[in-house]
Amino acid sequence: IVTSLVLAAAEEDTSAQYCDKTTKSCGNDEETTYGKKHIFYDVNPPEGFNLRRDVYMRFAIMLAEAQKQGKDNWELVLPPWYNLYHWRSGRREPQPWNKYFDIKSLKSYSPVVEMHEIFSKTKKKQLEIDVLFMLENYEDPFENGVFDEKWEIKGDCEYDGLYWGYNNITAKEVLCVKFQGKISQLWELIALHPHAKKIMFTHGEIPLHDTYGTKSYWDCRKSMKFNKNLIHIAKEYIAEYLKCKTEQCATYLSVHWRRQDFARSRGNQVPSIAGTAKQIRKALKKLPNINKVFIATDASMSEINKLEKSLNDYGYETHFFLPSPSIIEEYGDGGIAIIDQIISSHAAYFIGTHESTFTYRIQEEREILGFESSTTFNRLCPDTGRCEKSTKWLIVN
Ligand code: GFB
Repeated sequence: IVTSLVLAAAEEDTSAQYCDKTTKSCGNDEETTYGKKHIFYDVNPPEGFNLRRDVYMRFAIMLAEAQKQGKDNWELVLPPWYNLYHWRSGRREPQPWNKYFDIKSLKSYSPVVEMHEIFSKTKKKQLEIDVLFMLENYEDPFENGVFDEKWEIKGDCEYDGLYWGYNNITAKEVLCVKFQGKISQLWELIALHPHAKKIMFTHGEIPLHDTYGTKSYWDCRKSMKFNKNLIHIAKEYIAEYLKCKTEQCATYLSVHWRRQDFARSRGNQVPSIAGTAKQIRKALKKLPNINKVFIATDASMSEINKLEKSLNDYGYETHFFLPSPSIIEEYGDGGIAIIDQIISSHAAYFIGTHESTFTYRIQEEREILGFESSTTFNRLCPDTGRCEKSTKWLIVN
C-alpha cells in the first residue's frame, strides 16, 4: 500500500518543468524540485507521539530562526507518522501531518512541507537523499566533567532505519556523527556539503533546543494547532457530556492517567488505582461546584472500570472518550490521543502524570488557553513516599 500511495502521488506530476507558485521560481531538474533545499529527519523508533512533537519544534525553530537571518532556501520535510510503538490499532501506512495538525498554521511559523508535497513535485518515482547524517550520542556526555557542545564525524556507515515506511527513498552518502548540544549546530554539518539539496538526520531527538521555554518556543508551540476535525469532535463531546460550550470550562475536572509502561516500570512514581481514585476525590472535594470528571488514559478496560466505580460510588460522574469505529478507522490511536488531550485542556482543573510528555503537551495547551497556572500544574502522586511538585512551564507571549 505504502509504495503505491507514493507512486500515485509521484505519477500525478508528469510535466517537465516544476514551478513554485509562491516564489514563482521554476526548474527543469526533477531532483531539485522547485529550487528549495530540504531537511529531513527521523526519531528513535520507540519514542512516542508527544516527544516527537517536541523534536519537531526543535527543527521548526531552527528553520524559522535561520529564515529570519536570510537563510530562506531551506524547507523542513514533516516526517510521516509511521508504526509508532504505542499506536496499536488502526492504520499502518505512513500518515501525513495534516491528519493531526493544521498545516497552514504550522507553515505560518516555519517553512515546512509534507512528504507528499515533495513527491508530487519530483518527477522520478524515487527520492534520493544527498547526505544522511546518522546522529549518535557521545559515550560520556560529561567528558572531563563538562558538557561541551561538539560533534565529530566518525565516517561512512549504514542506515538502519525505515525511511518512514517508504521503500523508494535512498541515500547517496551516509555518515555516522557523534553529536551533543544545540540543534543550530546542525548548520555546521550542513555547511560541509554546500551542494547537497536533500539532507537527512536520524535520531532527531539528540540535538537539544537552542533555548527552552522562550518566546520563540511558545510562538512555535502556538502554531501547532490541531486538525480542525479533531477539534470539532472534542468540542462536540465536551458540549454533550461535560456540558460546556466555552474555552475555559467550569463544569469538569480532567485527569491524564498514564498507565501501561508507566504502571509497569515506574511503580514508585505513579499511584495504584485506589490511590488514583482517592487523589481525584480529594481534588473534587475542593471544587464543590464540580461533579464531573474526564479521564484521558491508556489504561486497560478493566483498570478503567475499577477507577470509574471508585468515583461513581462517591457520586461523581466519570467520563472517558470512547471513539466510534469510524473515528478509529479515520484517525487511529494518534487522533484519539489528541481528542483526549483537547478535552483535558479545557477542564476547570487538570491533574497529570509526572514526567509524561503527553501531560506536558496538555499543560502547554492550557497555558495557551489562559488558565490560571494553579489549575494546570498538578500531578498524581505515588501512594507512598515523596511527591515533587510539577515544574511550571509558563507561557511567554
Ligand atoms: O505520547 P507519549 O510520548 O507520552 O507516549 P509519554 C505515550 C503514548 O501512549 C501516546 C498513548 O502517544 C498515546 O498513543 N497514550 C498515553 C494515550 N496516554 C494516553 C491517553 O490519556 N489517551 C490516549 N488516547 N492515549 C513516553 C514514551 O510516554 O514515556 C516513551 O513516549 C517511553 O516511549 C517513556 O515509554 C517512558 O511521555 O507519556
